[in-house]
Amino acid sequence: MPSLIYHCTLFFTFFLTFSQLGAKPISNFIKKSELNHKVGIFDHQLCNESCGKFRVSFPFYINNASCGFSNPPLLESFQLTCLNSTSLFLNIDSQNYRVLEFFSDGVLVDFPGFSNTCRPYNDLNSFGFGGNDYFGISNDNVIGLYDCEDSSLCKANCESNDLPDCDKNGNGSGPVCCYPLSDHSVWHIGDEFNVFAKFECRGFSSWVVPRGMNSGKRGVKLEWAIPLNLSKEACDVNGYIVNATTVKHGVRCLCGDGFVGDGYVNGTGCLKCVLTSAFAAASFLALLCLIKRSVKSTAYGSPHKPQFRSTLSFRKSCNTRLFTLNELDEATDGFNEGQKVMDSCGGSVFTGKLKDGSHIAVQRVKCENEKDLMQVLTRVELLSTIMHRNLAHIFGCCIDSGYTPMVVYEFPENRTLEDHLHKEQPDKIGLDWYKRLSIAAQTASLLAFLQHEVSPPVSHQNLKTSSIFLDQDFNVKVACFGMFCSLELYNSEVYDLGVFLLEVVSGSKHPDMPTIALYKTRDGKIEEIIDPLLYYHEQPPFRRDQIDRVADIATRCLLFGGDGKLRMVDVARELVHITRDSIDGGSRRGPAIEETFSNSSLLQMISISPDSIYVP
Ligand SMILES: *[C@@H]1O[C@H](CO)[C@@H](O)[C@H](O)[C@H]1NC(C)=O
Ligand SMILES: *[C@@H]1O[C@H](CO)[C@@H](O)[C@H](O)[C@H]1NC(C)=O
Ligand SMILES: *[C@@H]1O[C@H](CO)[C@@H](O)[C@H](O)[C@H]1NC(C)=O
Ligand SMILES: *[C@@H]1O[C@H](CO)[C@@H](O)[C@H](O)[C@H]1NC(C)=O
Ligand SMILES: *[C@@H]1O[C@H](CO)[C@@H](O)[C@H](O)[C@H]1NC(C)=O
Ligand SMILES: *[C@@H]1O[C@H](CO)[C@@H](O)[C@H](O)[C@H]1NC(C)=O
Ligand SMILES: *[C@@H]1O[C@H](CO)[C@@H](O)[C@H](O)[C@H]1NC(C)=O
Ligand SMILES: *[C@@H]1O[C@H](CO)[C@@H](O)[C@H](O)[C@H]1NC(C)=O
Ligand SMILES: CC(=O)N[C@H]1CO[C@H](CO)[C@@H](O)[C@@H]1O
Repeated sequence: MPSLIYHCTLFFTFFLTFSQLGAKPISNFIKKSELNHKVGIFDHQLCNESCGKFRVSFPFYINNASCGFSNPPLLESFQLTCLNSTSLFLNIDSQNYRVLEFFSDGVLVDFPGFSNTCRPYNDLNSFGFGGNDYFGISNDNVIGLYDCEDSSLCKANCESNDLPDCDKNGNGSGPVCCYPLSDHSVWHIGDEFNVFAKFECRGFSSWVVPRGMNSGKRGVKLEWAIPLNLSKEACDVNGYIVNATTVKHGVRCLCGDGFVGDGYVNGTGCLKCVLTSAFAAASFLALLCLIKRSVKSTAYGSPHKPQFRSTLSFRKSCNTRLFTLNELDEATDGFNEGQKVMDSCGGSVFTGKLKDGSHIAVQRVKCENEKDLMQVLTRVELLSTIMHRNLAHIFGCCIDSGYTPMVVYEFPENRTLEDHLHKEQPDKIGLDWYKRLSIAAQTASLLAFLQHEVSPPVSHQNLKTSSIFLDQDFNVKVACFGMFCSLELYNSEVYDLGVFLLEVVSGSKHPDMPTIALYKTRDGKIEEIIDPLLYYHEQPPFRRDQIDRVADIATRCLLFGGDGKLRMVDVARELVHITRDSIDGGSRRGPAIEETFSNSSLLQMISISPDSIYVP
């Protein structure tokens, strides 16, 4: 029995904790049917009050007073009313506010009087509340404004938020101008919305823009807190107290590093993170811990920056951003087949464009169970800490798609190597030899770097010409890593590179190419498989020699790559030598770079540049 309770608590924590991190909405995670079957088992253990689609969590409650704080004034402040078994209301100063969504640090409510559209300007007064000892109007809110006489209220950094026009019949058209409450030049903490009255607009709408996102949700987010003088012993022993942002003298609890939960001694408390366990329940906890870490870097990484459209550089600095399924669905045009660049065991890869204009590639990975899911997230975490100029940057991932997590990579201008080798180019000019050689050398160098300079070593496991992205200068950005092999070295990486090099040299994806190439090599006719677009016979001798050498490396990879006799670092070294010869036009052929370099100093030469640092 104790073990059942333990599991139940963990699962319960799961639901609360997602939202607890970075103030993401709880409902996003609760509604995933894959996980719903887990809810049942703890129903009798912990408070399970619900109203329509809402599951109420500490410190809020509906009828059962033992589900809230035990202190009477605190208890009363967080009581909700469930009307008609569907709608929840929060009563403040005898005004009822309809609850739209819960956040870990607050609650999203509607302007009184049920309205989905843009409101007449006078309705600003219907929200007659600026804050009390328990609630404050959150800085995360943004006010959309229509047809203002005085546009000094409109803030430029606000416009990148995605706030639709005054909806359907709200007849607002043209760009919405808006004012984020975090600006504090007009509205100050504690003010009511009527401070906006003097700007004489025709209408307004109210939105919250959750941290790390730039699309709004309609409503007003109220931050909640408990007064400091009533907070004694409210936090779990493994939690700590933080000041609220907009509630004067208000505080909340958070869990310390290495713990997950809501932080309150009478809520879920704080559970210890155990990152390595075969247990299903414990890996769920581990999943939370991972997510907590990644969200933390997004949400709290730069506390004083405006929460709105983060600049590209800011976004790059946070390791794993969490995308919503909606965001990716829109970006890829509903995962349209036409946007697919790869279909393989590593998952399907779709290209798309985010609202901010960034081009992305989304790798959809099919998982069977939580263990798989964990593995994918661990791998993404590891990959996103590695910085190397030839590694495609991982923007983040999406986990609200149940057992199909998605990894979001940058997708640079010149698309994939496959596109250049095989797609009909309008001008029929394929990649010239110099570009192909450089792509081969960069790819092998990156793979060697990942095997020798990163701990634990990383292998790609899904090397194909479609997993090589190319930037505007045809520099390699390796992406679309295989997700399911263990972190131990995958022993056919060198063989895979051989197949890859053959495709680069021959321009052909023929599945029997490895066999064909081995026969041609034996017969001394390797030039017969070389891509006609390389005009082998018209090339100067030193270039023909380079092509032969690369074809030779490819066949050696096929012969000796499978059993570890040929190491990636040796292949990378040879390819880099050939590239160097190419630069000085073949005049200094031969052992220009001495074999006396150790593997690591060679790797430094080929891989380490100011932007290639491994951040543990
Ligand atoms: C909540 O738990 C009670 C038992 O304490 C049970 O009767 C009720 O059905 C549960 N409600 C929901 C919505 O699961
Ligand atoms: C109220 O919640 C407590 C758990 O905190 C539970 O033990 C009790 O059964 C609940 N009461 C009702 C009437 O559901
Ligand atoms: C809930 O209330 C709305 C109006 O407030 C009403 O139209 C609806 O029929 C009610 N639903 C139920 C199940 O009573
Ligand atoms: C906008 O819509 C309101 C009602 O929703 C209507 O009274 C008003 O005339 C409309 N204004 C314009 C300019 O269409
Ligand atoms: C606690 O502090 C709040 C505001 O700071 C104050 O209004 C309230 O009276 C205090 N309560 C007690 C019991 O001291
Ligand atoms: C937590 O619950 C216990 C038992 O109901 C109660 O004695 C204690 O005061 C509660 N603590 C808080 C901070 O509400
Ligand atoms: C929290 O607020 C109190 C005053 O209400 C202040 O003394 C304290 O320094 C604040 N703590 C932090 C971490 O800002
Ligand atoms: C160089 O290669 C050897 C043999 O694979 C390996 O044991 C050693 O750790 C490598 N050195 C570095 C610095 O990677
Ligand atoms: C062949 C090809 O598509 N080349 C493009 C690579 O990217 C640069 C920069 O976007 C374009 O100018 C080239 O046309």
